[in-house]
Amino acid sequence: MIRSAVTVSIVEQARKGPFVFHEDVEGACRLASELGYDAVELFAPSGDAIRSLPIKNLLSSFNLKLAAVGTGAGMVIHQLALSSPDADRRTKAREFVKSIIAAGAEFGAPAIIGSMQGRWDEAAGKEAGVQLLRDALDELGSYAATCGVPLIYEPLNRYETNMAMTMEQGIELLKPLSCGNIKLLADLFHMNIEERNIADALRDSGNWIGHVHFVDSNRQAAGRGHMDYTPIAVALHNIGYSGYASAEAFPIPDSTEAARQTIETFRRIFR
Ligand code: LER
Ligand code: MN
Repeated sequence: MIRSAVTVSIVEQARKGPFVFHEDVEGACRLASELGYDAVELFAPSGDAIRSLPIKNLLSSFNLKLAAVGTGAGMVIHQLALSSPDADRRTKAREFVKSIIAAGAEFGAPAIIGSMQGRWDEAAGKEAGVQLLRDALDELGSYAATCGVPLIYEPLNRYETNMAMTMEQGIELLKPLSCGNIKLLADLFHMNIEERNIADALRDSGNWIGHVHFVDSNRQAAGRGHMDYTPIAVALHNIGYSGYASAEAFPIPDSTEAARQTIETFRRIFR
């Protein structure tokens, strides 16, 4: 059964980012629980920042799980990327991601590689850039396995990366890796920009899909745009997807309403 999650960011520099809740983790957990969510997804500035939160208490008091942890703060705060042409930045990017993987794993949550993948530039060329990313993903995927969690790789739209923009390109990127521990994140916002048909792309990706960012066409809460959710729900059902549909959306008109509207749409299409 597909489970529901909602995003919370505690990254000050991402105050305007597409996260339903910002800053107040306890308040977010309380509301998520009241609305009937299964889990929260956390976007944090570091592994230590995750550990400094009373996550264990919050999850047990509000009967929630930790669905996933984002790593994008490494890019947003420190301008790090796993495919950076600068070797020092690449090393720091791996260390940053490892710290988030380890902290998330303490709560059974996988880490997401989204913007930390970076982009290849004309100077180095596509092949070299993609190889840097593959090397990093292989190491991080193996590291995540030792922590007992998968790693999640997220194709992004063309304005955010040039590595993999569709699910098919994501599979092509991951297939040669040896770690065997990386799943794809299907973010419906990015897919709405890049895929020819969202439902077909989900169906074709099958077992590769390990996480879903559940959002509308305009990156607002599900139900506030023109996404056609019925074929998406049918495709996820057909492939036997049983991970999270996690609300990664702008808090429009506000966090409470975005969370409420998302869970209403979630129930309508998945239950
Ligand atoms: C970025 O656009 C995104 O979708 C996030 O989930 C990844 O950092
Ligand atoms: Mn996303």
